[in-house]
Amino acid sequence: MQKESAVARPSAHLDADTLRQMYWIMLLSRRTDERAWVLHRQGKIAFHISAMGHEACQVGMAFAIQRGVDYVNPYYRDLALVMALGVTPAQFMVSLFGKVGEYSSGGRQMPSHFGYRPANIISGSAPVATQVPQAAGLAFAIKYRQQMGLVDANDATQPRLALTCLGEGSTSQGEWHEGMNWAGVHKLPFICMVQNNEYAISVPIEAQMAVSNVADRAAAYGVTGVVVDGNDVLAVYDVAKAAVERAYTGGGATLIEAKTYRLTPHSSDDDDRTYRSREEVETWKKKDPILRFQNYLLENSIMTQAELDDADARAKSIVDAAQAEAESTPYPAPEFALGAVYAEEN
Ligand SMILES: Cc1ncc(C[n+]2csc(CCOP(=O)(O)OP(=O)(O)O)c2C)c(N)n1
Ligand SMILES: [Mg+2]
Repeated sequence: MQKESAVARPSAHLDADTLRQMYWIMLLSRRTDERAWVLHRQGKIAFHISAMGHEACQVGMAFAIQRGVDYVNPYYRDLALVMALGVTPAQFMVSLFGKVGEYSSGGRQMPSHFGYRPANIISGSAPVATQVPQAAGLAFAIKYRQQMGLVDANDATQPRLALTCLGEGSTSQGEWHEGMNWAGVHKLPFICMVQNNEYAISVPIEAQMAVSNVADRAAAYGVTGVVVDGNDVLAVYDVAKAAVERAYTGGGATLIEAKTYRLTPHSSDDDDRTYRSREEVETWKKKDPILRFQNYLLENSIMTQAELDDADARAKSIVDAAQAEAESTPYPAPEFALGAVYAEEN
């Protein structure tokens, strides 16, 4: 019985090194994220928006795609996702400070408007959900190029799918419906992952939608819909892997709804005490995806407590060095702001 379910779960085939890498990205993202809050409260940076609590959704998803090759149109909460694709704490820190050499847009966008050409991370705009039709368009281009014989559909060095992410509140935007419909009509190699953390800033999910799950709407677009526990990195990996196989083999688009919770206020400008109880937040802290994965790694003898402690110390020293580097980097000249956000001449 156990064996059968293990075979059905792609995560059962992940080797110990990959599991440790997944944990490492989740941890590094968390420690970078925590430091960003401190820097904000010290008055050193202007703004931060956090991935804390969402690390399992993002890392489980990232490890299922061809990282650095497939197209990714992230949203502002995707710090762990972009770190899994190669963005470093040092790069993110320079971004937070808006200093010279900022990796994403030359510092011309706000931090967390992730874009990174070397990893095929497409720069997005501040209006929520605008990344969805852009990703669906990329998925259309992938399919078109394959059908025209311009690329081989099995060539793993070429993008074979487009992944986009957004929050559940943003699915109220017209752009989301348009992108989903396009992906369904054209049976595109497209994955939309909704990270459902129950709130759109202060607005609870009941005020956004009249159905229980975002994924219930998948049928209306003719795409596969799936709900997953977004705090379980391996469960996310399993559904993500199935969605990736579907995309790579002509099976069309998938809407993944990962149920999770943000452990922080919406952003550094928000005070969540005005709209949710401390008890609710404390309950979710007990379900922290990082603690949960730690327990799994310990119970399955993949990491020892000493190795977990060592990873933590390493993450903290990397974040220390990243902060020091960003602080000692100069600000760009004001006129530099007039240049391009994503074009190569950056
Ligand atoms: C079109 C548009 N309306 C409003 C905003 C302001 N805004 C930024 S994030 C956000 C909440 C989005 O919530 P959700 O989609 O659930 O994502 P979460 O932040 O919870 O991850 C809002 C309203 C915006 N950026 N764009
Ligand atoms: Mg939300």
